[in-house]
Amino acid sequence: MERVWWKEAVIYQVYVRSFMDSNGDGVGDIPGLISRLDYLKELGIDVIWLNPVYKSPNDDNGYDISDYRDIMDEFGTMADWEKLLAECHHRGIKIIMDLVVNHSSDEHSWFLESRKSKESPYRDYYIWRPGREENGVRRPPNNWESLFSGSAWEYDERCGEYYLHLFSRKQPDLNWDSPRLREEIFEMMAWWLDKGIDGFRMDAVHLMQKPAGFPDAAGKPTHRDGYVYDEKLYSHNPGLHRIFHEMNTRVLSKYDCMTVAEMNMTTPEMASDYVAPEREELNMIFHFEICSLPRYTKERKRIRTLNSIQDRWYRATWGKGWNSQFFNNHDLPRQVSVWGDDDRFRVESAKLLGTYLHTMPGSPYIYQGEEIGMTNYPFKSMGEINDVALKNQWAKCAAEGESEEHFLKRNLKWTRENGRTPMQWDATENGGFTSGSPWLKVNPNYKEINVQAARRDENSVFHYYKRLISLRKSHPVMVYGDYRLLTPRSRKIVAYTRNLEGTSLLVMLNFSGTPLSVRLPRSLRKTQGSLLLSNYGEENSPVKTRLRPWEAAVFMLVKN
Ligand code: ISL
Ligand code: CA
Repeated sequence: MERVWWKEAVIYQVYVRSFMDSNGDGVGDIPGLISRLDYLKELGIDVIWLNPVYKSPNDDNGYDISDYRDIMDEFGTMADWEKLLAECHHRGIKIIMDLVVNHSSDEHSWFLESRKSKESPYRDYYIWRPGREENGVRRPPNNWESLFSGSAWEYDERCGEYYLHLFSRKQPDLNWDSPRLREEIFEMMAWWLDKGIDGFRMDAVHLMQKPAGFPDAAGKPTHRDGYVYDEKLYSHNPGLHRIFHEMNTRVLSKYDCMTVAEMNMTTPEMASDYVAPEREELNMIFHFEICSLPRYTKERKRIRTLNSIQDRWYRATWGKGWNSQFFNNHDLPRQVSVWGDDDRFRVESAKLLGTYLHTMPGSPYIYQGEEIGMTNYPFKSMGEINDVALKNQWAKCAAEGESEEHFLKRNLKWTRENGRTPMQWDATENGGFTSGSPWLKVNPNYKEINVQAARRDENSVFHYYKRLISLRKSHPVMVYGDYRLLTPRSRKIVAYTRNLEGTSLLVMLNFSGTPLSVRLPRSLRKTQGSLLLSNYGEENSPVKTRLRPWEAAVFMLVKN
C-alpha cells in the first residue's frame, strides 16, 4: 500500500466559534485558536480541520457563506487567518479548510445578482424553477422536504420563481450544471491552496448533483405540510463522479493536499469509486453508518452492527482507497455520552473510544473536547438551543401539537448542539473560554472536566490521547496493518488484530460496565505478548482475556 502523510495523520477538528474567545465577545475566534496551538502541538495532532471561517451571516454557523475569499468578522481578519496558517506550519501542523459548495448564503453576491432577473448572468449559478398550480393554489416545483424541515423551495416574488435550498432558506443550492459556477469554485479552491492550505473537508457533497428532472419524492410526508424527505433521491446522482474528477484533475492534483468528503448515504459498495486513487476523485469519505447507528439501532445490537459496518468498509476500501474514523463532530452529540458511559466510567470509556478510533484502519478525527472527555450538555428547554436545524424541526412539531417536554425527550440526547458548547479550558468562570458571556452555555461540569485539570492529572483522558497519538506515529502497524475482527458475535466485546510485516497488535475492548472475558480464537490462545497500552494503566502484563469495566488493552504480540 502506498504510504502518504494523510493516512498517517491524526486530524483534530476545530469548531472555531466554541474553541477560544480572545476578545470577550463570547464567540471563539482565530486569535483565540492561535493562542491554543501549543496545546494542540502538545497533544501531538498533525492536521487541523477548521470548520467554516468565511464571511457569513451565520444562519447555520458559517455553513452559509457570503464570501468564500474573506473571513467572518467575528472570527478575525484575513491577516489573523494568515498568521494562523503560518503559526500552524511553523509547528508542523497542517490545515484543511471546510469547502461548503453545495450551497452558499442567500447574501452571497452571486445570489443577490441571480435573483435580480431571469436574464441575470448569475441566474444559472442557482437552481430556479417555476412553481406548479394545484386547484388554483401556487405550490413549489416538487414535494421535496429540506434537510432542515419545510419545503426545499423558497418562492421569490421578484421573478415569480422558486429557488432550491436543501438546507435552510438562507442556504440556496448552487447549480453544478453551470460551467461558469464550476469554474468559479475551482478558482476559489486554487486560491486557498495557493495560500498554502493542505486540503479540504468537503461539506455535504453527496448532494451537489441533483436528480435529472427533479422528480417528486415517493414516500410519506414527515409533517402535515405534505413535504417528503428523501435524502437518497437527492444524493449520489449521476454526474457526481464527473464533478469530483474534474475538481481533482483541474485543481487538487496540482497540490500535495488531502480531501475528505462528508457524504451521508454512502455505502461501502459505492465507496471505492470515490476513493480509489486511479479514479482521481477523493482521498476519503466521512460516511454516516457508524455515527447514525446509536440513535436508530437497539442497544443490544449496537456493537455487532458496529463490527459488521466496519468489516464491510474495511473490505471495500482496504488496498483500494482509504477510510476515516470518527464518533463525533459538530453535528453530533458527544461520543462519551452516546457510545461510552459519561457517568460512572467517563474516563475509562472515553479512553476506550479513543483507543478504538486510533487503532482501527483509517484516519482518526478528534473533535475538540473529545480529548478531555467532554460530555453532552444538560439542556432543559428549547430556549437554550441556537441550532437552526433543531429550531425548525421544533416549529413544525409544536404546530402539530407536540409538547416541548416530549420533543426534548426525543431529541436532546441526539442534538448536535451538545457538541457545540464551548471548550472547557480551566475551572474559572465559563471554563476559561471567554471573559464575556458565551454564545452558547458552557457545560456546568467544566469545574471538573477541563484542559488544565487534565494536563495535571497523569491518568487523564488527555494524557492517554497523547500516548495514543504518539504510538500511532511509532508503530506503522497501527496505520498500515491489515485488520481482522476476532469477535463478530459478541455484544459487548470488540477484539481485533492488526498485522504488518511480522508485527501484530491485539486490541481488546470491553464496551460495557461489567467485567467480561474475551473468547480468542484457538490460534491466538497461547500467544505471548506484552501490553503496549491500557486504560487501566499497568505497564507489563502478558496477554490476558479478562477485561474490567470499559477496559481497553492493546498488546504487541510475539511470534511463536
Ligand atoms: O446534522 C445534521 C442535521 O442536524 C445533518 O443532516 C447535516 O446537516 C448534514 O450531515 C450536512 O452537514 C453539513 O452541512 C450542513 C451543516 O449544517 C452541517 O454543520 C455540516 O456538517 C449544511 O451546510
Ligand atoms: Ca471573540
